[in-house]
Amino acid sequence: MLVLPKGVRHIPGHLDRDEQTSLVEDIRAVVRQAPLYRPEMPRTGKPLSVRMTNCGTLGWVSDKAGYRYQDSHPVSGAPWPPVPNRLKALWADLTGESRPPQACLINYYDVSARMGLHQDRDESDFSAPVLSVSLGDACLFRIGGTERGQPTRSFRLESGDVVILGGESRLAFHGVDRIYPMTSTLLKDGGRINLTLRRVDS
Ligand code: MD3
Ligand code: FE
Repeated sequence: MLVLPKGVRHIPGHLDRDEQTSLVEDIRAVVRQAPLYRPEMPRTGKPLSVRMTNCGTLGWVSDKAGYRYQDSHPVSGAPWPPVPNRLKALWADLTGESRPPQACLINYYDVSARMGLHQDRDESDFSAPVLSVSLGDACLFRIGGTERGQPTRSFRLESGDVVILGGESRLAFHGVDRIYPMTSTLLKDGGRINLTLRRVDS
């Protein structure tokens, strides 16, 4: 049996098909205001395979200068659109956090995109959990310990799954090894959307 690291809560199928469809409509509205773009790696400027955008008062960005949170879209310069109400409600229901999410990172994976093992540590407050929602094609997700090189475990994330990363898992190394093409009909053009809701500062 698969044992998840402490502090990880995986809720398979938390969102039913109608809720997933509504959420995709909300995200399409955000993306019309704040288009997906391809971030670059710090220093090298090598493009990531994942395309990204954000909603919320702060958004996570990466370019040659480094990783950071900022209040505007790096290409258009416009403020990020607000977090859709149904995502704010999901955050309140599942995290037990009284403060609203400040940032919602929207990651889009085409079938060849991946995300290498990394820690999320660009926030100045790690006390709140991170809430992740998967939509569209399934992926192979991997999570390890708080130090690089510790053993990792892999599991599939499917459309409608929610993961809450709190406590000890908040600083765990994690990544996305692969997307499984044609495993969902939610997105007409295939691929996977992941949403992460976060607090950035206290
Ligand atoms: C474990 N996203 O945006 S979501 C990221 O599927 C990110 O797009 C992946 O890693 C994705 O930073 C994974 C699940 C997740 C999110 C945040 C975490 C796992 C986490 C933070 C700490 C530990
Ligand atoms: Fe991450």
